[in-house]
Amino acid sequence: MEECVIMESRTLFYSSIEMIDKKELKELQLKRLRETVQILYDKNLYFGKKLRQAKVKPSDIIKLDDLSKIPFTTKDDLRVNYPTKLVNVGLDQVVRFHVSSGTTGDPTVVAYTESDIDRWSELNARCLAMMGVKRGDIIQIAYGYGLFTGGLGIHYGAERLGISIIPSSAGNTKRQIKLIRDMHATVLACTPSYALYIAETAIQEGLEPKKDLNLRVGVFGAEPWSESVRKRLIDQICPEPYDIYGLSELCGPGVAAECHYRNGLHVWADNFIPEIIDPKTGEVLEPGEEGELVFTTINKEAMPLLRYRTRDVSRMDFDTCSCGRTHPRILRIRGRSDDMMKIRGVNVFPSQIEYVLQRMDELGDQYQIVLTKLGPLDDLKVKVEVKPSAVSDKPWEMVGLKKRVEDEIRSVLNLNLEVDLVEPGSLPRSEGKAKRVLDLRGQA
Ligand code: DLL
Repeated sequence: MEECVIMESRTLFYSSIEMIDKKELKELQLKRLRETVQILYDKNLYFGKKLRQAKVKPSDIIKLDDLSKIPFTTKDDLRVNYPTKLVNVGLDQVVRFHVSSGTTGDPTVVAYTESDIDRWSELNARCLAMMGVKRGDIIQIAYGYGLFTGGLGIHYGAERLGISIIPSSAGNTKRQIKLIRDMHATVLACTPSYALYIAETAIQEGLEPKKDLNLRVGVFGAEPWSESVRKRLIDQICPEPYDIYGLSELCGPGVAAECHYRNGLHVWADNFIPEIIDPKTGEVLEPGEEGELVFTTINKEAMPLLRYRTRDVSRMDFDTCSCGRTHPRILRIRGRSDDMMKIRGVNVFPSQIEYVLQRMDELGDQYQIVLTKLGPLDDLKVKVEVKPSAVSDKPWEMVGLKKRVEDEIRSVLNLNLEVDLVEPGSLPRSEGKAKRVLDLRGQA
């Protein structure tokens, strides 16, 4: 179990709906769910047909549990309707399209009306306020701006809160550092792996990032990260790193985020109904059980989605949080179900390996998981950089360190893995989502 670090800053509320009575929240969800189903049934050729085929009528949705009668939506549904066939309003009402990168297949398009953008801004404002970001702060947004939703989504939230924005976008790391220093940014928004890369570059420039960059809050998401990475972020770049989650299909960032208790990410349940399902059977799991996260949007105009399968693996917690927010929490995303590897019978996510590696002081921030085939079975090897301070010219010290890393992986994951210690600076860095797995299984 990952331990968590308690933060200092006090939480702020953007809107009273964050503390809505739980019963009222359920009533609101049901009302909005019924409206969404009715609209799609009447107006959307594709979803209307899917609902009819599943013999679900809007009048069948009487209580929230009836959601489970509705068929799932997957990325393939978005692909076959490329580019705009799922748009549920006249195209003249669409004010924005975002397009996914298509790294796992053809690109998918998501559309927004003016009020979708308005709600998206509010959700991100709630997330930032929850992290203690307030007027007077200066936020540097180093998520990519463009077809990716990260930059613009956080931007709208920050604008809504009335804080100063440096829209630096991703990349040009030395300039990022100069801007943070010259403009006295207090908040940095980017992927956690990029934040560590910014810290590393600052150190190479002779700076002490924690002191010289003087950031307070980190708005870190778009990729899985472990509690040991949080400790590194605290040690290296900012005292208060928070997790923010989202996906383009739902809006982008701002679906869920951590409050200062950081015991999971609050999902804005007046906009999205979360469920956890068994990815194999599709059956809805009990709170606390791990499975695939599924969302139904209940407050969207341009492209509402029913029971969208995210492939992200998490658990739900419906207990009221000490911060006072009544919106349920998803526990830190373990990874995507597509990324789960089965090695000699043991299921393992890259984030579990990361958790072990990043706890060890001698190891650097960068690692790579190399997937290969050993006969008919998958196998993997871990490459990890050693910190410059831990590099030794005495070979037996390096052999000892390698063995300690392998022992640590074995004791936590119950898996014998070969570890390769590599030179500091030798693995690829990323300015956006880090690519941690190198899949060589198709190669001889
Ligand atoms: O990554 C939106 C985003 C931007 C979220 C900035 C947070 C901050 P997509 O490119 O559509 O959208 O990718 C969505 O990224 O299904 C998860 O697999 C992963 N992901 C996003 N946030 C987190 C997180 C944006 N906090 C996919 N932890 C999702 C783990 C995350 N995985």
